[in-house]
Amino acid sequence: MSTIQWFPGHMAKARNQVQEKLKLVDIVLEIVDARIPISSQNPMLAEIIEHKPKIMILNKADLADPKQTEVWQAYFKQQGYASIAIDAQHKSQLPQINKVVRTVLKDKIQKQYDKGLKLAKVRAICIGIPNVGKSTILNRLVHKNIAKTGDRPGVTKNQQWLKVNEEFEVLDTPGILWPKFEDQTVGTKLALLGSIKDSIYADDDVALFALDYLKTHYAPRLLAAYKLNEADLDQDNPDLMLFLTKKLGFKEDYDQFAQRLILDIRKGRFGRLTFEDVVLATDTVGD
Ligand SMILES: Nc1nc2c(ncn2[C@@H]2O[C@H](COP(=O)(O)OP(=O)(O)OP(=O)(O)O)[C@@H](O)[C@H]2O)c(=O)[nH]1
Ligand SMILES: [Mg+2]
Repeated sequence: MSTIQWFPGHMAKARNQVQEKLKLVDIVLEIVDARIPISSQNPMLAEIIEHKPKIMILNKADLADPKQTEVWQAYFKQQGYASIAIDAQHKSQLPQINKVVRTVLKDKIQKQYDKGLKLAKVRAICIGIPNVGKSTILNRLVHKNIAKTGDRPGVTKNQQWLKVNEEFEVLDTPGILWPKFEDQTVGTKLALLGSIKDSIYADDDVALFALDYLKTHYAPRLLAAYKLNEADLDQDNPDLMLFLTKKLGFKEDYDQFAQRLILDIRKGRFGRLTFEDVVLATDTVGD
């Protein structure tokens, strides 16, 4: 039996708590990281949500490639989900959530009014993997810093109801990962963007992935940020990594460069980046 460090006991408990609370809510707000909209979805949560209405919230859109975000939203629409791309740091974008929730639930809400109720109450649960911004979104929605937030995974430890208004309550939940990544690059991407504790993944593996992705998808930005010549990119990735390690003054200390690259990506030094592509199912044929 192998021990799985990113699925400690509190996460199993958190998953069970989500399952229990699902009975009480009308709708699920699934928060994903707009830079990795698929890898930041938890397949285990998808299983327990089953047929509950769900809205996909692509958060940290301020850090993601805007063109890609548009394509991802079209993708989720094709999958049958309403989606919203937001930057939770700016509260001006948050009223969208309430609006979309009420649009998705309009039949249910109408029934409440038909029964003569003055208020049509809606309860939502906010779920997602660690560090995608669930608590930040909820604080913005309620205009108070009630939920604890922080730039590391595992900040929220317990569920907490937050009241947006008389008609809308949302449950904040701890971020949940799942026990086994079928695809190792999923784990690497989660580590790169801070949803898995930094200590669990080897920085140089994460940095090698990131370097390769930048080279392939955002080469001009990589050249500009580290003042490289195009020919420098002809080296294979481990050589390029050593080259950059020396160029940035870290001598032969790969790890220091790896940490620097990861930080530069997280801080937006390469501009807005998305680390996952999607091809839409119905690309028009013949025109
Ligand atoms: N740039 C940017 N940063 C954000 C955004 N939303 C949240 N953050 C930051 O991301 C970090 C994580 O936010 P939290 O709200 O604590 O994330 P969480 O999903 O509640 O995390 P857990 O409780 O660990 O599951 C914090 O440093 C936030 O300030 C956003 O839209 N854009
Ligand atoms: Mg939280």
